[in-house]
Amino acid sequence: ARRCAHNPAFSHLNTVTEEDVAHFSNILAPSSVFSTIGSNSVSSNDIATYNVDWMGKYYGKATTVLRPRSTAEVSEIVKWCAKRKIGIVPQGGNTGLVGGSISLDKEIVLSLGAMSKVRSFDPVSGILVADAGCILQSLSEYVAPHNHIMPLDLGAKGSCQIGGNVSTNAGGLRLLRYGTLHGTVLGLEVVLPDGTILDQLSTLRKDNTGYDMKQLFIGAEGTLGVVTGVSILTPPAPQASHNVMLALPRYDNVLPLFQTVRRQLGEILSSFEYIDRTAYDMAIDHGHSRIFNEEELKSTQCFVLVETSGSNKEHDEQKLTELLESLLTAAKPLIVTGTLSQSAAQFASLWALREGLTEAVQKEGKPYKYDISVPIADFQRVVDVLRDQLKSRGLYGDHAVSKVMGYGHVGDGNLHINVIAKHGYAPEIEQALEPFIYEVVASLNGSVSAEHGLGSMKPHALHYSKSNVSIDWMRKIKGTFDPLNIMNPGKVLP
Ligand code: FAD
Ligand code: 2HG
Ligand code: ZN
Repeated sequence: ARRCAHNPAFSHLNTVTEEDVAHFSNILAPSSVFSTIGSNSVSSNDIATYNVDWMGKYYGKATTVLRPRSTAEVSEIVKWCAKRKIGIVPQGGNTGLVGGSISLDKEIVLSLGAMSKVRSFDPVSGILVADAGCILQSLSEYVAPHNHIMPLDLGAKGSCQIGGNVSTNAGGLRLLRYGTLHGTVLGLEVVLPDGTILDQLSTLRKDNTGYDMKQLFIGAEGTLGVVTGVSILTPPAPQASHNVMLALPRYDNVLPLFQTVRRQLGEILSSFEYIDRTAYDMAIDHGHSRIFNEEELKSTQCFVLVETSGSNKEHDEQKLTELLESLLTAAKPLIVTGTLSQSAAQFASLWALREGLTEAVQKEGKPYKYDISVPIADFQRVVDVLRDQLKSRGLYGDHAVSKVMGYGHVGDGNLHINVIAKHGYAPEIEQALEPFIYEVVASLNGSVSAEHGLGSMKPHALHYSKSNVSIDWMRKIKGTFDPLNIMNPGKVLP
């Protein structure tokens, strides 16, 4: 076999050969194998979508894409790759934002998209068992007639897969209410890096029989194995949901507002999302419905979207109305004004503005995304400091970075900073931003990746959030599961 001559970090791996492709075509249906190599080769254009990430930031080099239809097929592929030392990049919906689902060298892409069956659903317990390739939105639609919802929701729901969600430990818009996947995932089926199938597809709520191995794969970003099946607890659908968009005069009001809202809404509070003024204006520019008038906006610095989910419409409406009234009539009001949705359409439109930010950003230029956890009180300061940093380097303005904005899950302490390079990615912009932003985060004892993971973007920045001891033990775990380092090499670990 030819040794890969591309990137020295991948010299332990072999390039895919014609013989490999022939073998893959034996173990899979021929229509599940796409390769630029071999007798039935396709053009690189035909597999181009597997070789570029959602942002158009990371370009992959895979010559071969496999789309298995069963766990047994995944196992056969992995066994062969282990024998031949071929790298594997598991790929779900390819909506990840840190370059984790892209082949960095000559690894194959193992796409889970053809494994998309629901295996079972128990409407009493709400436990859903599904193939890893099921699209999140399809699962939501599957459980909806049974009056259940998925415990997570995110803007990428129409493309991302449950296996990708688990592998990135995706947070999203409902985390405040339903917690992380570390709590709602009950079991996993995983093909380990030697091809063994680890069947831990438990449907038990309680099972304290030793180490909880599934937790290791939640957020492992495909570096420890291929997730092929997921057992997950789906909560009952709330009988009543409402939302309100609040306009705030100053960022400093966000924290006291969060405390007030939490206290007043209590158990029905289900989301508390932050949008800064730059992000809001951008959303309006991109066609989202205007929520506030010019007069109101004059004195508004940022916004908060509050959602309630409960079981009694009148009760929840009353609580929300009382909240709004008390906020507006306070001696020192924390808000300028607020818009309470009055219909299902308005409810959806307030959410659409928040959920649509990532897509709007994408239309503005090329984004540098910093997905951080820092104390809520520091959210705006971090955005401002980053903007100042760009200004000091002469990189702020339409010639370079046109916008720096913050939005995210305040309720979870997670801020998304988006820096928009109007004319495309440029080394001088990246050098101004990194490691500067990571140093700022570290100085606040924050996390350099709150929810999107490390992928290929941030392994080198891991040390800003994890001690050497932690990183050492992460390496030991990786080495135990994947001693050949074939499973998503170059991702997560520095
Ligand atoms: P991919 O992008 O295909 O893969 C992501 C990582 O997981 C890669 O490292 C890949 O190798 C690995 N992987 C994928 N499938 C498997 C598998 N079956 N087994 C093993 N490894 C696997 N993220 C959030 O956390 N919260 C949000 O609110 C959020 N909103 C988003 C909104 C938009 C518009 C977009 C584009 C992205 C958003 N994301 C969000 C990021 C992204 O959608 C999530 O990380 C999502 O969970 C990725 O799922 P995916 O199926 O697309 O995975
Ligand atoms: C969100 O919360 C996603 O909308 C994407 O995590 C964040 O666009 C981003 O930076
Ligand atoms: Zn997010």
